[in-house]
Amino acid sequence: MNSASRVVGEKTLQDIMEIPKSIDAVRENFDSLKEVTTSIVNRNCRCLYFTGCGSSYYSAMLISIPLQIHRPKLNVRVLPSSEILMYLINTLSEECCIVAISRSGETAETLEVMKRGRERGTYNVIITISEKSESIKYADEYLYINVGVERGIVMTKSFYSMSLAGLVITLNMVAGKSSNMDSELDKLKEHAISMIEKRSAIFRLAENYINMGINRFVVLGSGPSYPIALEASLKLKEASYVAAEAMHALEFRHGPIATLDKNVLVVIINQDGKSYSYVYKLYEELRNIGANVLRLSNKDLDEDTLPLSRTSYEELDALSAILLLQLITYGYTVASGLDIDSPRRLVRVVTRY
Ligand code: F1P
Repeated sequence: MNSASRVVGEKTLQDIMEIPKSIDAVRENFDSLKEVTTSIVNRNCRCLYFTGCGSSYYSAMLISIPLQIHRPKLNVRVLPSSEILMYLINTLSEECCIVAISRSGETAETLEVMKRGRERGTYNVIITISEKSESIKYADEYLYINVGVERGIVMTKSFYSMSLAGLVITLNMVAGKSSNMDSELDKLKEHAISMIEKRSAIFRLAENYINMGINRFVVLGSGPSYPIALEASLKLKEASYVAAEAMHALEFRHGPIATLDKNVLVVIINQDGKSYSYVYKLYEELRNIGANVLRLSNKDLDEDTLPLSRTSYEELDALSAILLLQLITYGYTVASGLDIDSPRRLVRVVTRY
């Protein structure tokens, strides 16, 4: 970075660099996270709605995954708040629990879902990084994760910490007493610190994509890395206005592969676990046909691969990918001559719909 660009994007970079600290903030909330877990379990809800808007919706999606996989009898629904409002309000009842994610706790659609849900008897949990917000009026459990104010408009440390807090709840619901989240958070923190230390190399990689003429990103992920792929593609769009899309990894073969050309970068999130070998095969295929590929993984590392964390949970390793993709977004945006701290048309809070 030259001296003129040093201040450009400073706020967002500071937020990203505080991710290791925000992992500790989640750790400090272990007791309240356990209480919320118990309250949801004791409530014995028939259905659980996970919701939010924008990045917070993708966070809700990630958080829901342990229950979708391991609690088949629970009716788990994951939707943007606006969709619940327009189509599903009548399905909310005292048998439902709403888990809402919101950095501000003020987003119009999310507030309205909580309000209308409460009128119909739902049990409402909100995960937020805002100490106080409008949503407190409609929350049975207000889970405030104290990571400090997010300086940037683009969500970075807030996405990481709210997702992590939510995952501690749902992984606890699934793993119960056998889970030792403390040591898992140590591994995540270690990964975050080491990737932040290597940020200059990651920025150079991103800058090189500009030099290569990359003007479109396809981000592929499976299982827990699918919401991360969506979030990464949203980051790229919000910050650098580049064409970016996310897909379930193997869906790429079913048509979209036709759009590959020299200006496309395929980002593959390939965490160890259920989807590993299938996604790895796709990666090899794409390399063999000469596609530009960046792989993120915690297994079989090579020169085209950035490392993910290695915890006991695929969901946490998938989350570790977002830090790398935030750094790539930052590097690509700054190298494009844009200021990630002043993203075009993005507002901190959407207050009407
Ligand atoms: C949700 C959100 C953000 C987005 C933008 C507008 O906010 O869609 O994801 O980046 O700032 O609002 P929130 O409900 O998490 O505060």
